[in-house]
Amino acid sequence: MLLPSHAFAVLGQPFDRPRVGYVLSWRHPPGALNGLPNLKVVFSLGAGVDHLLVDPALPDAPIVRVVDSDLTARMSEWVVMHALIHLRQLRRYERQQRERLWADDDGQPKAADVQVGVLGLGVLGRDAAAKLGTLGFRVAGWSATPKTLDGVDTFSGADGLARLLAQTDMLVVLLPLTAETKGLLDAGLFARLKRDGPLGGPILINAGRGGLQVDADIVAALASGALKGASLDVFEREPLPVDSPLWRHPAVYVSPHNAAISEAGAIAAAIARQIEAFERGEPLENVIDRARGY
Ligand code: NDP
Ligand code: OXD
Repeated sequence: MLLPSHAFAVLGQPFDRPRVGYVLSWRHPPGALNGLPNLKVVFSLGAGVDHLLVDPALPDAPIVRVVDSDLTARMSEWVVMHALIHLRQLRRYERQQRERLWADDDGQPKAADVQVGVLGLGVLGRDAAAKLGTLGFRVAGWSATPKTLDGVDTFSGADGLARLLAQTDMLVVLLPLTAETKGLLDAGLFARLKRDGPLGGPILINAGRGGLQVDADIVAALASGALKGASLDVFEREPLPVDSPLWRHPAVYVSPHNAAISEAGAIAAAIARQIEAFERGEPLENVIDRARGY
């Protein structure tokens, strides 16, 4: 058993509020953490913390997020899978198979012909960028602060974003949702992507957060040719409403916000380790910066 000397309570059932030292949360109801006078740390049960920061009454305690090698590996699997699906035109060959059609008229571009732009070069973005590079894709990345990474051309700031977009065939988004990134993936951004690449148009792959994107602009960009295809794990509204045109769009892959699920046992063990270390006087790890929002 983890933390045998600590008692556990579940939100929604009666508990003694002054005894609460730690909270573990995934999308708690806003205001639910009010009146916890001895709260020391809030643990996010995900890598993202936007679900906590939307609570205007969130107590002023440090917020620790999930950083986990298994979660990182799963996210890179999802990103690499979708990069390859679009590169190798999986949907076309599935259709041809259903139609028993043996046709390969226009050949296939190779990974080295394709320029990938990764928005977000944090724990997840860096790992995905490295793995895409191993497959032969040309990889560039964008972050808030300048970075130097082996095998990845790096950009930062608004100018950097414009330069990265202009050369990008496939846009992979692994940004957090913050006041600055909300709605970034809109018609204006899609219009700045490279149009004449080897894939016949730009591809959007977003597993960051739905709030980063404008779903209607994605649909419109697919219709206008500003986007050729998309793989989306996250949506403005989740679950994705049944009447969303994204469900049935032939150039769109939808997954139900499960690109990288946190493995419960590993996350619980990591939180228990952090609490034990904190109580020995050691510093917390993976504390987010509230002012930045991630
Ligand atoms: P990190 O905090 O490690 O990295 C965030 C990256 O985004 C950093 O490189 C940061 O730049 C960059 N960034 C933030 N704001 C801006 C901005 N305004 N302009 C440019 N770059 C910016 O996060 P992770 O990599 O661990 O996770 C990223 C997100 O992935 C999570 O916040 C979550 O929303 C999502 N996620 C989705 C999952 C899913 O299943 N779909 C699972 C897990 C996470 P800098 O390095 O300069 O600070
Ligand atoms: C996370 C998520 O942030 O699963 O961990 O979205």
